[in-house]
Amino acid sequence: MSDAERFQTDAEIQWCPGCPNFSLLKAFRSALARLDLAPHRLCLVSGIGQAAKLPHYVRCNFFNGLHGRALPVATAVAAANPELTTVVVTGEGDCYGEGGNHFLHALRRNPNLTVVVHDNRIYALTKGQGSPTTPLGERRSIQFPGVEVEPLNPLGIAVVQGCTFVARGFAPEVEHLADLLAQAMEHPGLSVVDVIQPCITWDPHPVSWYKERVYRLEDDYDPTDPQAALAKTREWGEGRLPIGVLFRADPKPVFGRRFREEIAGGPLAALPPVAVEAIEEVLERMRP
Ligand SMILES: Cc1ncc(C[n+]2csc(CCOP(=O)(O)OP(=O)(O)O)c2C)c(N)n1
Repeated sequence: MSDAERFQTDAEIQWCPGCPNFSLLKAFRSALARLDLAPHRLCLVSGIGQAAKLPHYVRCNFFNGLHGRALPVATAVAAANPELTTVVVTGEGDCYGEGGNHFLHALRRNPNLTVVVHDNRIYALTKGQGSPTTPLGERRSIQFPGVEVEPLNPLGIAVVQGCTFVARGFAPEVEHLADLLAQAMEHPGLSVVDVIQPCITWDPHPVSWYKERVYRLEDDYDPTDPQAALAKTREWGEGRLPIGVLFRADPKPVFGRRFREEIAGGPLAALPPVAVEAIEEVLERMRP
């Protein structure tokens, strides 16, 4: 069995034929193969959306929860079992819209997670409404005269908040994206990889429109300079889409580590299972 086949499932893929999500999935499987991860060492967490279906197509542990709520679940998974590589797979609507508050607090907490955002600038599963990253003025399926509010700059927010790995990929550039994803999964603490993943059904721009604007960061670009990184994140507004590692800093303590050291003495997942009777007893004491 080849490394990439180890992560294959039998589930029928539900995306539109030709969707760049297929390339993204290929890049993801290729990154996993590069890291030489066993499927039982991987946990994918997602919410709801086209992006959130990706875990169905990868053989591993996964949790598919509520719209926008992948980050808190994944934060708990990573804190309870630091042995796992935990990855959140999410859409920009799911992560920056419904889950925007969780995104902010994940940046503060620095859990040991990789967040892969399929950024198609659209709520794709629900038929193309404007999302937090739709540019001002662009028409979407229910914003007939054009979106009236400024888009969010999520990667700028991540840089300002001191996230130690911030990157952008482009789904059709499979090898480049696989490399970014592998680097992100290896990086300790929170890594954010926003992936430009054009929607071929609802986006008024064809994939070629994105290809004309996407470019790889220059060889002399310094990803350790937060000001340079912030400037790069703002180019999105000017119609230029740099891809690569925009910002990288030394790892910081990860969420849950101090708790484990000072209170639990080890990861929750390694503690002996609590007997059901003990839980019943506590619940009984709390009943009025
Ligand atoms: C609380 C809640 N609000 C709204 C919905 C409806 N809903 C399901 S998927 C979705 C949009 C998903 O868009 P995005 O996260 O960008 O992912 P994509 O489908 O584009 O990959 C919405 C609004 C829901 N399921 N739950």
